[in-house]
Amino acid sequence: MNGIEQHRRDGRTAYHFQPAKNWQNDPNGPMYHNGMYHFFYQYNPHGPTWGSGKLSWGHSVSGDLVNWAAVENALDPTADFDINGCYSGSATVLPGGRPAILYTGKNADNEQVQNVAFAKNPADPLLCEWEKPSCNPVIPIPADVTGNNFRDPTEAWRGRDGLWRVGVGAEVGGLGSVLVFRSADFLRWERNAAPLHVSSRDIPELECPDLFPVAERGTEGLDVSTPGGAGVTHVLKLSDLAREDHYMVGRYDDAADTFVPAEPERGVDCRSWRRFDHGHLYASKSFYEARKKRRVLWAWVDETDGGGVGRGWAGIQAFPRALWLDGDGKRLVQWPVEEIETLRRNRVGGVEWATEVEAGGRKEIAGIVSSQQADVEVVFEIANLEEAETLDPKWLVDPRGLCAEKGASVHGGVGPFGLLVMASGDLEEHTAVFFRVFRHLDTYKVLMCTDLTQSSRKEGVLKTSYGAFLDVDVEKDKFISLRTLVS
Ligand code: DQQ
Repeated sequence: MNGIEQHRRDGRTAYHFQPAKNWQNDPNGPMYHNGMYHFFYQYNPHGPTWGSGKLSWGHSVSGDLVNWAAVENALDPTADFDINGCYSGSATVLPGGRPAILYTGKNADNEQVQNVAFAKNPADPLLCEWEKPSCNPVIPIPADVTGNNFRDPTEAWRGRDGLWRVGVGAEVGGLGSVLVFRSADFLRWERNAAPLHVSSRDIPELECPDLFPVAERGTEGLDVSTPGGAGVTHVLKLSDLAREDHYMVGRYDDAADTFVPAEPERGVDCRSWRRFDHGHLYASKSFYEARKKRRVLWAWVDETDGGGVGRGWAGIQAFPRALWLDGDGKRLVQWPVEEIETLRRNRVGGVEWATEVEAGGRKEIAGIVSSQQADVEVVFEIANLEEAETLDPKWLVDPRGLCAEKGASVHGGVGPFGLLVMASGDLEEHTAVFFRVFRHLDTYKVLMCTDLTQSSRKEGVLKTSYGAFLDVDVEKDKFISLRTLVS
């Protein structure tokens, strides 16, 4: 049985990382060390649900970010300081090459505390064994933290003064905050007076913060400890409990340990910040990998059909994406890591498939061997914009609502055009990924939507639309290109 047949039988995905069975959620501590990629994840080794939350850190290794082998769990809830769960966190390679993990433990009193673990043998290419020193927790819950919300340490970074810093999501007086702790030895940590970020009262809890530097020009990634300054700026990413991730570009000051947003007009409530992805993606975590000098983003996607128990697994990790800063200095750009292209096998179409589709019609891309896995690149030529409908300005702030209102079947001036993927033979089930072009003032706005309303016949599955306006100049380019990984 080949991989695709196996996936088809189990209803599993193909491009997305999954352990062999059981529940997974957040990506934890991704790392590149001694020529090997390490990926850890929130894992319940006992079943396909989050259960009582007594989670472990699952651990897999890879030479190419595509093919993974499972090794034993890196962390299990075994000590007083994490007996009720080893929650999310990050990995850092310390000077001298010793990998360390900072993670949240739910202790015997159910308090959230921060713990450290070290690779037992840094020369082991698989980093199979991790030890938790008895001085844990290294950061107990501070007295002013409310609601027992104190978790998800960022990757630690080192300031120019040689001290380590780590950011931790915390509820302080009912405000979602990111607190910074400093340490000289990775074991004794002291809180900095100023928090890195304080949200509004509407967001008391923030999860999985991430702070990382990006180059102002070019696509190369930077090590987390690269200081801000000429040519380097920072990104603060927060996860907001509504299962959405948001980020803001800004200036991180490594003397004061503060963050000044580049777009203060968006406010302190991260829900009005920018998004990596307008779909269903949460608890993301990025890391710098020196091999290809890039920053790579991982993120968790959960299912909404509640079917984990029936099929024996739950949760996938979205395929890893390379991430860099756009020329506007405010927006991040991403692309599936290039290694994914090594999975391309049977080429279908190409220029010879170039075709025209009648307005209101559709054409099947014949010859795809498995509807379970396809890497589709399409270029839509837009010869004529004259018939573009005028955009009602109220939709400018609600592109998702506009996608829902118009769907993929309401005929427009220019569009909808796009792909129907994961379609059943009778088309009763399908997911539409499509565009519409609108006239707005003296320019054009391109709306991109993903419509899940027909994705499944099953009850209880999230049937929603996602959408955003794209920053493309369709008048000048006269085409829109789309890459879709179907799996
Ligand atoms: N999941 C972890 C927490 C984190 C949450 C627990 C985010 O550490 O805040 O599984 O999905």
